[in-house]
Parts: sequence; structure tokens; C-alpha cells
Amino acid sequence: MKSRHPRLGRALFAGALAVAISSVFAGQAMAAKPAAVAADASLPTLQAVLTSPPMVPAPITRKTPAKVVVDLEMVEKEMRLADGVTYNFWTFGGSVPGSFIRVREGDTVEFKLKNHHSSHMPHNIDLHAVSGQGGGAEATFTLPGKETQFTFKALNPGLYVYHCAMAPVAMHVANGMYGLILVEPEEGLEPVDKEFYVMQSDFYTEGAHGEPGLQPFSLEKGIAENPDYVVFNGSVGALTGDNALTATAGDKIRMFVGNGGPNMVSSFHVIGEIFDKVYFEGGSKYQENVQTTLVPAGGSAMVEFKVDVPGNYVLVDHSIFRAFHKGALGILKVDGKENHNIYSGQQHDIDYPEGVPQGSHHK
Ligand SMILES: [Cu+2]
Repeated sequence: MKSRHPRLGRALFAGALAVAISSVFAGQAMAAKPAAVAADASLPTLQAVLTSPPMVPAPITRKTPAKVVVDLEMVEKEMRLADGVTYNFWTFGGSVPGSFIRVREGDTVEFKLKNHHSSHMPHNIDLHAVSGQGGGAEATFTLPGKETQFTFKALNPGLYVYHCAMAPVAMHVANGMYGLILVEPEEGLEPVDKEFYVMQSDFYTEGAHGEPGLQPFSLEKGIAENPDYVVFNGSVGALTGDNALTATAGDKIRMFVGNGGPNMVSSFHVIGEIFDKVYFEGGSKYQENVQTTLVPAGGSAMVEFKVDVPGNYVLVDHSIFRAFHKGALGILKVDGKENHNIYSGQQHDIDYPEGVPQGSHHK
């Protein structure tokens, strides 16, 4: 282990990081393995296209593995959390959630993690798509102004969360350090008309929900699991109004849904739609005809549905106070042609004769 790690850890985090280092960094493997690097030399090298939410990189059309280079920069920045409310977010790629990464099963991923010079904290990354100690966390301990690198083979297809795993881990996650990486199966995913990146998370501020100004992180509320904000894509209204997702009746939609937590489990639901397929927990199997799917903290789901008729479809966490009082609400605005055989809209609103109320036998 390099001596700069514990020295910096004590300076910034006192005991917390020191404990993490002694437990997590113990047994850290040495750097590059020449044999693995030689094997990679035969693969074509591609630069990963990264996207900010709600955008998703284009589907992979390759039929063979590649060496994919990911360049991801961690940036600490003040951004909007709600109207009149800002927060010092810690980000992967300058957005919350972080940049979406898309690779193919069997790819060799050369991961370069940068920590912007303006950062105050060291960060790292644990990708749930990685088979290896810490998911890459030890290999990517990155000081401000530094770049670290490790390489992994994407062995398992699926939709995976990544997050910072620097102590205190919960604080780094609470500040916005998570995102999604999709490892497409070798055969690819079924073509759809629109793909979206939606990630839920919870925020803990010293002020109550809506209290204006720059709101500091509340460790006490985080420990108590009592969020002031539960949001999609990093802020209240990130997916409403001018930011609403859009589609046209007849479109087949795929949403890559993640949950960064740090605490809340999401009961993900789209009001007015039924998921034709849910690849639950981001895995390879799907369930059909699903109303609400659970997305655990640190987990994901891929939901697919055809929008049949126009309307505003509302993405919510169906733990419903969160939707209407804490921010977990987004809109999928669908235009196009009505089909009154599928949905009529209101057919009448009339008076009816008064009588004995229904259920009057219930005493
Ligand atoms: Cu971090």
C-alpha cells in the first residue's frame, strides 16, 4: 500500500477512513498483470460513450468483444435540488445520477477514474458489474487532481449500480455518487423505440423539505433514514414540465431504472401503464404484466412497455407520500393518436337518484 493513502485519510476523515483502510485495503492486490494486458492487445479498442440522465448510449451492435475505455470524472458541484434549494452534490460525470455506461458481455473494460482538481475529497468507484475485490474500489482510490485505472472483464450481463465506496460510504452515496452500468448480453437487447435512464435516490438536508438556500447534508437524518427528498434523477422536477420524458403512442419504451438509495427501497410504478416486461433486479429473467416493481437500494430493474394511447404517465415511488411530498415523481408525456377502444376518457358526469348508501349493512 502506498503511504499517501493513510496520511490523507487521517487528514480528511480521522478515524473513519483509517478503519476503512485497515479493513478494506488489507490484502490489496498489486497493480497491472502483464498477462492480462497482453491478452487485451488482440481486442479492438473503443472509447465508451457516456451519457447524462435521462439519456442512454445507443445499443451495441458489435457481435464480438472489445476493449472499452471508460473515462469518468468525479466532480463536486453545487446544483439545484428543488426550486430555491441547492446542494453540494458529489458526482460521477457532473450529473446525479452519474453518467450511464454501456458495455457488452465479454468486453474488457479499461476504467480510468479522474477526480477533478477542484474536489475536496478522495473518491473511488465500486461497480456492481465487476467480479473482483471491492468492485474496483481499492484499485480506484483517487485523490483530487489524480487519475487511477483498473481493468475488468464484464463476465455477467445485467443492469448494475455503481457508487463511490470511500468512507464514510453512506455520506458519499447520500451526496449523489451513484449511477448505472449496463452490460448488454452477447445477443443484445430487443430493439425498442425509446430508452431512458431513471434513477431514484433520497437526500437528507439540515432544513426541511423546500427550505430555501444551500442545504447542508444531515448525517442525523441519514442515520434515521428520514429523507427530506426522494427524487428521480437527482432533483425535484428533473422529469417534469420541460424536462418530462416524451414518446409517441405506439412506441415501445425501455426504462433502465436504478436506485442509488442510500436508504429507501423504491416501489417503482408508472401511473396509467402496465409493464409488459420487468427484468427484475436488473437480471436476465423477466416477469410479465407487472404494475409495480421493487427496486432495492443498490439495485435496478429494466422495465419495458408499449404506450398505447396519448397522455401524461406519471412515474412514482408508490410509497406514495414520497411522490407527492418528497419529490419522487416524473412524467412520461405521450403524444399521438387517441384509441378510444383502449381508453375512452370521461364518458359522462351526471346526477344520479339518491338512495340508501352502498355498504349500509356494514355497522
Ligand atoms: Cu466519493
